[in-house]
Amino acid sequence: MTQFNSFVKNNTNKTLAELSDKEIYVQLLNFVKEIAANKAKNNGKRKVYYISAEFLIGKLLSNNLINLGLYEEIKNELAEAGKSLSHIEDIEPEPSLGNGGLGRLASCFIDSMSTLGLNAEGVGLNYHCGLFKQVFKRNEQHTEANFWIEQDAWLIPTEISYEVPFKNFTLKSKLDRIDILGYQKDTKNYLNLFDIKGLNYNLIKEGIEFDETKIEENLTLFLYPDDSTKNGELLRIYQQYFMVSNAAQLLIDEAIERGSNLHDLADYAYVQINDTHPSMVIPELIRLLTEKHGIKFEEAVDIVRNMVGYTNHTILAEALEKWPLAYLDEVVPHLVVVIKQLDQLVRAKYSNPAVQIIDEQDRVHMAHMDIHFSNAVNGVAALHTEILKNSELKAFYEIYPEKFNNKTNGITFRRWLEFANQPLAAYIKELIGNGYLQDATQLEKLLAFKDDKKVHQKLAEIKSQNKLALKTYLKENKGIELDENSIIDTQIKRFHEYKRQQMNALYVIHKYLEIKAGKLPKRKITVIFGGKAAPAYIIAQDIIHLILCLSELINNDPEVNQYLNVHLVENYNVSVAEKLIPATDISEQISLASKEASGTGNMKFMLNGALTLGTMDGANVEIAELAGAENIYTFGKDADHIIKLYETAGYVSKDYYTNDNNIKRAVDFILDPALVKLGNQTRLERLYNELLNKDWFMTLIDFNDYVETKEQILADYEDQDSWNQKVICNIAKAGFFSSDRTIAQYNADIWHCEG
Ligand code: 26Q
Repeated sequence: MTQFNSFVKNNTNKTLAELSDKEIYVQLLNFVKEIAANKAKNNGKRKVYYISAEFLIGKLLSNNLINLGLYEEIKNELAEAGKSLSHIEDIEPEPSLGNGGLGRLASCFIDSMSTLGLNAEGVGLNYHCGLFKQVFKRNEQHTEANFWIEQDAWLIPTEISYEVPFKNFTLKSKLDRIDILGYQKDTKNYLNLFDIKGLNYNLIKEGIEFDETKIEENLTLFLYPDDSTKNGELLRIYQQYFMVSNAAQLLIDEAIERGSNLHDLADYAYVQINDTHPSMVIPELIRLLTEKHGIKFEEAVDIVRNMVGYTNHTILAEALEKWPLAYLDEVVPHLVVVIKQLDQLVRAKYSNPAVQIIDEQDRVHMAHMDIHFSNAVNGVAALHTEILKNSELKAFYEIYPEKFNNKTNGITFRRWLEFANQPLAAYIKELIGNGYLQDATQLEKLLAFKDDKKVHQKLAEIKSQNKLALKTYLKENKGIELDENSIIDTQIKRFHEYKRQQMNALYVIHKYLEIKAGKLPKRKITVIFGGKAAPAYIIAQDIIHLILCLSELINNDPEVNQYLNVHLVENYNVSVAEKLIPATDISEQISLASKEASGTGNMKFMLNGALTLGTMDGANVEIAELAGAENIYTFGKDADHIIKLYETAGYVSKDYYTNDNNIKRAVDFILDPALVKLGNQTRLERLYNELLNKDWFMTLIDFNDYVETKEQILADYEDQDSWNQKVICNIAKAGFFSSDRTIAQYNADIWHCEG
């Protein structure tokens, strides 16, 4: 009898065949948890604390089985008992403790930290409701609470608890942990998720509304509450301080346990700050070292500066956190004292207003504090880091050139290839063995098959197989009829104007009008969108609305629907991504150049054999460099051009509209009676006016180039041998984007902890 069979027999006195899927899920969960419990923790003098307000971990069962090397065995065992592992995977609720890229990156990173055997752990918050559940009604987005914690979950309670002082009360924390197993490793790390003790679900009203004022009962109720209101912003500050105070206390305790006298704390701990959300850890560590442990202020500042690194994920001004001093004073006055001292230190040395921590309007620039009081600052793709150095953070780069470095993002291949695309993974193993799972650069061996027609054929078959699997999934779960014989063109990511889903929607209109006019495409195209819009982001919701209306119009028009389909998949999340990516032919990465710091979806598509249609932005630039210009479809103005246009206010969207009939026709269709009939006129008018009169993210500037390049990629699809040559070059060069490489670089250049 195998390990799992006997585990089940011991615990239930039943055979697998006698158990329901749900019961098997619980058995598998406990089986994996038991194996994980018996693994030793990674050790080493210096420990890394990757503090992040988000960990978009996704489902864990399959990933854990893969990392334990048990996936195939269990799958077969279940099959023998007439059970399907994939049905059992469906039962697991998805923990959505993140919004998008930044949270998913943190999750890929903890997988790699364990795989590399580093003493490096994640620290965050245990939100009981993750990112809202998205529901479409009348072609609009609605939001519902998204509970994920069940009786049988991955969380492991601990006795660890700290007191976190706020202005008007002190909150006691509790720490729950999730074991993070590396790929084929005997050791593990933790994801540390702090929670409050007196959480009260009764505070939740309709959907995701809740009483935002009762902090002692709501602190970990929701991921990122609405921050468009003052109460929302205050709660966010409460959450951030709660997270970092716990992290700082944990780190100090653990360092002391390993022999630190705290004067040498930097030898024992390193803190990586994932965007500015955990920035208060800097003053908090200084406060604890001085007030609780009797270290002098100047020394504490030096200690902390040597043990903190800051990762920037955006150049969008509105996403850089600047908290009003008055808000911080309302929540954490004891920290304001330290922040003001740090501000004084900066003022004494530098007079440039651009580098001050507290500005003339008494707002605290979290990123500025991070840069002054850390020893490493990094961007997340080569182009992004250059933009930070040369424009956004230029004044800082001039002071601290040695701190700035690039760490191009990565993804874990265990989840995004081995699990998500099992047919492709199996075939790659057949061709080049499985060494690529630990050394991703070995994928380059695939280049030897670049001109092999049998391989082209097989890759095409795998893509078809994945399209069929997607068809079944979308039918069963999302009420969508996918045509598996069409070209699949996918744009999945948060809805944001800079990501320009609206440009893709205008393309859909353009194509629809062409078909109506009798210009028919050679092959049917299915344009798939997926993504959520922040509840307070009106224009993003208007874009969702437009796409849903287009989808209804086009999919129901018999003249058009044989040539074009449009789908917006409801409630896009990690599990949906795992289904969509392997089935996709064309990967839409069309952000306005300079705005997408890196992107990581672009890497997932590349690895899964989709060709990129993208701007020279974020990591697309590196994809183009690695795969070769002939194997990716780029278009649009480059970052330098766009940055200059912003500086000179040189973009006027109306000029593009007035001077170009093609653009005018597509934009005007937003207010076509056929569309208005299906939707909400106010939303459509608002979006139309926005595009015409503002269009801050310059949709129209690249539209014609986008359409032309898309026509080219569609035409090229018809030559399947040459298409699959390109596919091979992309997969072969995707090795660079393994998060194992990224984490190895963080460790070599910044963390210096032993593996
Ligand atoms: C800030 C202040 C107040 C409320 C919310 C926020 C907030 C929340 C989430 C700001 C930013 C985020 C998330 C940012 C994010 O996901 N950035 C993405 O990070 C990826 C990983 O580096 C990159 O690949 C993407 O390019 C970047 O957009």
